Amino acid sequence: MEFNTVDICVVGHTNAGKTSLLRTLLRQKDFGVVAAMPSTTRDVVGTETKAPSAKTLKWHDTPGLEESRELYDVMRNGTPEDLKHDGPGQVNYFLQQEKLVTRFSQESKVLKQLMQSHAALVVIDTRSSVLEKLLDELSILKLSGIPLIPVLNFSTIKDDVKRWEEALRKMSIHNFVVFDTVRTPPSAEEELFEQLASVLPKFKEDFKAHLEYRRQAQVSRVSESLLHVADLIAEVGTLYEIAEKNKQSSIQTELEKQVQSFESKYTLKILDIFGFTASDARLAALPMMKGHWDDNVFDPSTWSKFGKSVAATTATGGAVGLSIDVMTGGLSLGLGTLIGGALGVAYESAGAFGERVKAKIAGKQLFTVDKAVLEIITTRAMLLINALQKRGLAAQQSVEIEFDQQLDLSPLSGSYRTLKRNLNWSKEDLELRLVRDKYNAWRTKFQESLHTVMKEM
Ligand SMILES: Nc1nc2c(ncn2[C@@H]2O[C@H](COP(=O)(O)OP(=O)(O)OP(=O)(O)O)[C@@H](O)[C@H]2O)c(=O)[nH]1
Ligand SMILES: [Mg+2]
Repeated sequence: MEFNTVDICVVGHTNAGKTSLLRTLLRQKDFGVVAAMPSTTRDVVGTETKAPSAKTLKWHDTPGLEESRELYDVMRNGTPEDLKHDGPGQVNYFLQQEKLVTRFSQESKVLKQLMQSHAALVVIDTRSSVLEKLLDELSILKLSGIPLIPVLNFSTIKDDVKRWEEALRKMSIHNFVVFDTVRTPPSAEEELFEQLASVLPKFKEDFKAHLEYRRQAQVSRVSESLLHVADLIAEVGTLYEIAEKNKQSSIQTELEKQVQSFESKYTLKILDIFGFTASDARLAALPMMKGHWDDNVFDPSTWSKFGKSVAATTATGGAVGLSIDVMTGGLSLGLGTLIGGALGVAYESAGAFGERVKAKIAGKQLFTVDKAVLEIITTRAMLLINALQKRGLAAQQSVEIEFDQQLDLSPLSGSYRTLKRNLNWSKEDLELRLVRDKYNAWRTKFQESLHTVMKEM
């Protein structure tokens, strides 16, 4: 028989995490209803995933099994003798008994869908003991003759997983996938697809195509978010003010505001790529409110959290987070070139415009954002992206980030420096094609370096 779709149903005890698993696997944050109480899913709900040149995968979420002990007894005792060795026959026989179907209405829906599927993912909450009712469930599912792949869910405790592995082995089930819908490493998802391919060899190429398509989608999500980090760093790294030294504190306040608003804008974009909104309850454990990080990057305690020393800045009378270049009346050569470049004019050939600039800046100071601030912003964006890409979309539990992880940002040093020579990358100047081309080259390079940083995380 030729099939246009490959049908996979997700079955298991109530509350084992079936709907959550599908949300995670399909990257559909709105799929079905997930709740901490049992019997949340009441009917079979289907959804599809497509990949180029592959059959569509049809996923069926099913209600939880609850009365397996009674059902298994009924099936064992009521089966006609000639179906003794015919599991699927036994299930079909049961499904033809109207009275029983009404009595076990939830279970019947599951078995009906199971009999129309090519394979089933059996979700098991490994925190639970190996109770007889759960083994009865597995025995009933096995009768269907459909390939089963147990998904050992809530798998954060090794001993729980081991206990279930043993129980499965005693039932001659040797294949399974270890999963946790809250902290799903991409490798677990891949393993699941590989297992599907191995129990359904007929569709091997289709699963392979889907797997490849999923890999590409994940790579694109990461890449796209790294570009946002590049834009964020460029926006912050090219902020500058020219003013007298006594304006330092008001300038700091102004820059702080701008930095925070840029960081928040790009953080929201990154969250969106991975399917989160700013007010998402699953982000509750992050030190962040509506896309604003709680820790101010101009605060010494934030610096020390990220392993940065404030000694150098404060010793010279500067403010934490500001980089200050003192300008003398005549301008030192280095600084002149810096400012010339910053304002988009070659200083040596400065015409009237250059003279105006010179007059304006003579005797003043150039305030920019310190490199350490750029590094802190880069670090927390990278930690966020890393956490988001590793996490399932399912549960209500929160995304967490360990901030004590120090990243090696040395691949970015050159790019940070380049920003200081291109303070003119303001929005208006970027509309000039030459400036835009130069900026795009910087951006691509920065993104590449971020990939290098990410490999080490
Ligand atoms: N920590 C953790 N929580 C999970 C995991 N999987 C699911 N949950 C949570 O467990 C609860 C039940 O998840 P559901 O996906 O609704 O479970 P279900 O099997 O579809 O439940 P029914 O539809 O009622 O049978 C929810 O509160 C989920 O957030 C997991 O792997 N780890
Ligand atoms: Mg459900």
